[in-house]
Amino acid sequence: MDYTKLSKEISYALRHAPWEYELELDNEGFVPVEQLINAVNESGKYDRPVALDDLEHIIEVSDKKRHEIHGDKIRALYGHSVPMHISKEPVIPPDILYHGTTHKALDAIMNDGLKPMGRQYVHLSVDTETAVQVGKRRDNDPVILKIDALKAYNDGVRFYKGNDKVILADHVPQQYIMDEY
Ligand code: HQG
Repeated sequence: MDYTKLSKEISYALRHAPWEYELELDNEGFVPVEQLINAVNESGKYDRPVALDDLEHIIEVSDKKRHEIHGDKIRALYGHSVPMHISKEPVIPPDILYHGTTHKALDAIMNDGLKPMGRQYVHLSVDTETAVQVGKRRDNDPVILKIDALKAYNDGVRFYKGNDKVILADHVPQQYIMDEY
C-alpha cells in the first residue's frame, strides 16, 4: 500500500474536491469514513482495497496530523479550499506564532497582511521548526515571520484550532507581523 499516495488522495478529497468522490462535507468538514473508503476504492488505484486500518495507520505515523477520525466520521484538520465554509473551533492563540513563506511573497504580505489565498484560512505555526518545514515547500531558504498573535487576538483577530502545530486565522493584518525571526 502506497500510504503517501493514499494520504495525498484523502487530503485532496477532504480539503479540495469532495464532489469528485460524491462526498458531502458537513459544516466541520466531516464525511462518513465508510463513504470515503468506498469512493477511494472505486478508482482501484491501490494494490489492494483500502480499509479503515489504512486510514488509522496514516494518521498514526504521519509527521503532521492532517486528518482526524471521530466516531464513524473523518475530516481534514486544515488546508480546505472547498467553497462551503468549514467551521473551526475558536482558540486563544499563544503570545507568538510563526509563518513560513517565500521571499517572493514578502512584499505583498508586508503590504496586505497574511491572506488565506487559495484556502479558507491563513495557516500559522506554533514553532519555528514547523514554520521552516511549511516554508521549505516553496523556498529552500524560507522567510520565517513572527506574528504578534495574542495582541492580534485582543484586537479582534479570530484564531482557530488546526492541529497541535497549526493554528488558523481569517486574516492577519500587517501590523501584527513583527519581523523576520
Ligand atoms: C502566501 C501544508 C501574497 C503564504 C503546510 C503562502 C501548511 C501571500 C501562500 C498548509 C499573502 C499560500 C498551508 C499575501 C499569504 N500576498 N502571498 N498577502 N498572504 N501569502 O499553501 O501556509 O503538508 O495556501 O505565505 O504545511 O504555505 O499540505 O498556505 O506561501 O500547514 O498538510 O501565500 O499546507 O500542509 O500557500 O500552507 P498555502 P501555507 P500539508
